[in-house]
Formats: sequence, structure tokens, C-alpha cells
Amino acid sequence: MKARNVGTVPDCAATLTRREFLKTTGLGAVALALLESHAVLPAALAESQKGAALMHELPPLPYAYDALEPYYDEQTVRLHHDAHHAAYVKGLNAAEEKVAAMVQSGDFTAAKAVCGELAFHGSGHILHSIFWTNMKPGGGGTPSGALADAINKSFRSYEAFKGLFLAAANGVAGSGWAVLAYRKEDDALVVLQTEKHENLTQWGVLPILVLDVWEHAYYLKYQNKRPDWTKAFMEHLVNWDNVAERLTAARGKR
Ligand code: MN3
Repeated sequence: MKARNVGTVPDCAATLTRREFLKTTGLGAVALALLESHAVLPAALAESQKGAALMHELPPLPYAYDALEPYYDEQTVRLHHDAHHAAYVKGLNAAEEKVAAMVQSGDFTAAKAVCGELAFHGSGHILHSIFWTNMKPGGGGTPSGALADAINKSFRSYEAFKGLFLAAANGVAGSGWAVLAYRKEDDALVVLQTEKHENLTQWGVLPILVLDVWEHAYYLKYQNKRPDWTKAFMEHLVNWDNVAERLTAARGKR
């Protein structure tokens, strides 16, 4: 089953989940039981689901768990990806199942709570998916080419951008992210300081570089020294080629 494209912002539109598809196509209790138990679907059943709702899936890491050592330790990466990110994927799928159930039943009393879950878990899934690809072994350094030009245009210099981005990251109250995003309206880059996963954004911007400063992202190695984590991220982990590709793609969406 194909996963939905990461970066597609989940909305409250009705989607037919696997569960609803099976119900409406009369595939019955056995198939549902298989789904509930997470058993492997028989090939014929899997084939029959083509065209059904696409569930979000945890994307694999683009490198080994220990590939970012010593700046990002294996234990944190493993827990962060396999437990924390996975929980957001699970939460997003659950929220979208609730949307489907509301639309089918016509009972929207849970709408406020469910839309909140969509924002939180959907944003968590999207930001983490970008975060993993924003890093690489032997990363860091400085951007070049069109990305460097865009940074200089919006922030005067790379050093000024770096100072702003790190200050935003270090200053997040509680759990959140620093986000460098592209805004198509004026072809600008903006630095945002996101609380949790979904608060304090601008509508319509596209994140191209994101830095997780939830304690789960760094506490095992860096403890209370968040600035040491954010500095290590910028100087040793950022995959500027990936950020540049994201900028090019974002500009192409104009
Ligand atoms: Mn995280």
C-alpha cells in the first residue's frame, strides 16, 4: 500500500480508510480482524484495496541509526524515529479514521478534538519526515548556489541567518522547532519558532529546514544543554543539498 506523500498537509476532508473500504465493499469481519491484528494481508485482499484510502507510513531513515555519531547518538536516533515519529504517524492515521467515521455517521461532536489531533500529529509527522532528510553524515558547512543567494537576500548573510535560526531554536518555550520556510508570495525565506508541532506558523509557507528541540530530540546526549545540540546540528549535521532541493521544489510550486 502506498503511503501518502509527506508534505501534503492533512486536512479535514473525508477520506475512505481501509476499515471503511472493507466495510463498504463487504469484505467483512475476517478482513477487519486481520487489519486489527496487523496481520499480513493476503495478496488478493491487498490487491482489492487498490484505490482505497492511503494510510500514512513511517518513512525509513535515509542512513543507519549510528550514522550521525558522534553529534547525534544512535540511541536517541533510534528512539526518536522508531518510537516518537512512529507515534505521530499512528496518531495521524487514527485522527483521519475518526474524520471518516464522523463524515459517515454525520455526528460531528468530536470535530474540535479530532481537528486538533490532525494538526498535532499531522504536523509532527511532516516535520519529522523533513528533519531526517535535513541531516546527513558529514553534514554542516555552509549552503551554496541559489540557496545561499536566497539566504543572503532574506537575512543579509549566512552568519546572520545562523544566528537568528539558533536563537529561535534555543528560545522555544518548552517543546518545539526552529523552522526555515519558503514563502512564495514574495519569494522570501522566513525563520519561524514553532511550539509543539503546529503553533506559531504562517499559513502557506513550505518548511525547508527544521530543527527539533523537543527534549526527546536531544536529552539523552545533551541533557539540559540545548544550545550544544542546536550548534552541533548546524555545524555538523545539516544536509544543505537537501535544503537546496527543497527550496527548488518549493519555488516550482508557484
Ligand atoms: Mn521529535
